[in-house]
Order: sequence, then C-alpha cells, then structure tokens
Amino acid sequence: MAFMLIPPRDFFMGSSEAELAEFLEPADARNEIWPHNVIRSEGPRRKVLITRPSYIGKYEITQAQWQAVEGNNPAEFKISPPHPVDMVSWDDIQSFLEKVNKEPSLKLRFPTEAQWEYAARAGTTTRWHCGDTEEDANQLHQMSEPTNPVGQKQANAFGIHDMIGNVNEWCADRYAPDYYAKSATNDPTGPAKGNSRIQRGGSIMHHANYCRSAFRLAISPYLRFKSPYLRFKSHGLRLAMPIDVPKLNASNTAWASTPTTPPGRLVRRKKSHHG
Ligand SMILES: [Ca+2]
Repeated sequence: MAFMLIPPRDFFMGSSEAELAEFLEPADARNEIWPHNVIRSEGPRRKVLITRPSYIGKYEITQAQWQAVEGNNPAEFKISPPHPVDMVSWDDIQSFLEKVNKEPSLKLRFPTEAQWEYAARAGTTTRWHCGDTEEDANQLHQMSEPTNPVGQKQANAFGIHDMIGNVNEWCADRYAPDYYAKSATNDPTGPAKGNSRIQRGGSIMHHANYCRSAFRLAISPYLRFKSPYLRFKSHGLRLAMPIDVPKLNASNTAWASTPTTPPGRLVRRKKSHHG
C-alpha cells in the first residue's frame, strides 16, 4: 500500500452558499428530494482544523490488496488486480482492518470525513480539485462502467489519485443532515448516532456533480433486508493511518493558519504566434 503524508492544517469544509445554490436549484427544479437533502447537508461551510499529520492512501484499495488480506475478490468488475475492490460493505472493511492491523507497525483505519475532504481538496476551494467546471471534472472522471485501474488519472496536489470518482470511498463518520451546523472545529468525527455511514468522492455511477470535493453520500450499512446498498459495485475504500505526534494547539495554530494560495484552476494559454 502506498501512502501520502498529509500535513495538519485548517481548511474550509463543505460547500459555499453559491455552490449549494448552484446544485440545489436543478435538483429542486426536478423535484428530487434525495439530492436536495444530501446537497443541503454540505453546508454550512465552516473552518475545520486537522490537528495532526496522517497518512492517506495514495490509491483506492485494489482487488490485489483485498485478495491478499481476505483471500477472496468480491468485486463486480473483476478486470485486473490493480482495479479498485468494489462490492465491499462498511462491515466487510472492519474484517479487512482487523486482519491487516495484526501487523504491529500498522494502525490502518477509515479516514474521517474531514480527513477525506481535506485530502481531496489538497489546498483548493474549487468544486473539484482540478477546477470549477464540469469540463474540468470530466478530465478525471467518467460516468460509465467499468471502474478504472487505480492511479491512471492525474493526482491532486497532495499526490493522491481517484478522489474524484472511480469507486465511492467509505468514511468512518455517521450521517446526520444538520451535522455541519453543530460540529466541532478540531478533528470532527461525525455525529454520535445515526444508522448511515458516509461515502465520499462519487463513482462511475455518478454524474460529476456528485463527485465534488464537498459532496456526501449517506449509506446505511445496517440494512437487514437484501439491499443493493449493503454491497454495491461502486462501493470501495481508501485507508488512512494516524501519526502519533503532538496536536496543533493554540500556541502553534498560527502556523497552521498561514494563508496559502489555492492552486485553483489551471489556465491554459494559447501558443503565441510571433512572426
Ligand atoms: Ca474514489
């Protein structure tokens, strides 16, 4: 497994009012209740502080890695070992973590939703880390089956691949629609109660609008009836590993809050034709 070292810092988590309005309006025009509720839960946008560095998977967990740990490959898209594993439930991943963490040097776990969004944004405030338009997003994402081998699309500024699309990535947090209005600023870990768990990043099943850095999906892993959402062909994972160092605190957050210039959109200049 390859990991990228992610530094601690504060960032703006969630969607701005403008982004919410932009994506709520078409959903409301079509009278779509589901998108309305999940998009609304992307706000209010707020400042969150990640107080410790951590490692985040450079790639989604692959079928080869799942096979090596669990001895099976549950994926719908059994195409090649470097394809992301899919058809894994939140509970299946608990079993995977239990086995892989028997190695004493490992402390792998789900990323929290805040860790995930911070890693996905990689310093950007745009809708996708590569820009603000659907055209930008579609350079890194396609809404069609099957999945792609991990790492084929361009990485973000943290060197992480496939945060946009490919497979959805389970996070540690539970879901509550009003959580952002009440959440802690430092290292939020989601609401204490709730049947659903969060997935992030969208997938090959989703339009680019549902692969934005702020977009959240709430999936119940505890449905006891036979549900396509318990395991599904777009449900995968990426793992994180904490680093046990002192937290950022009041005396050193000035460093964390040093302003940065978000990479933002790449501006393509036309070739100049002199002479
Ligand atoms: Ca993904």
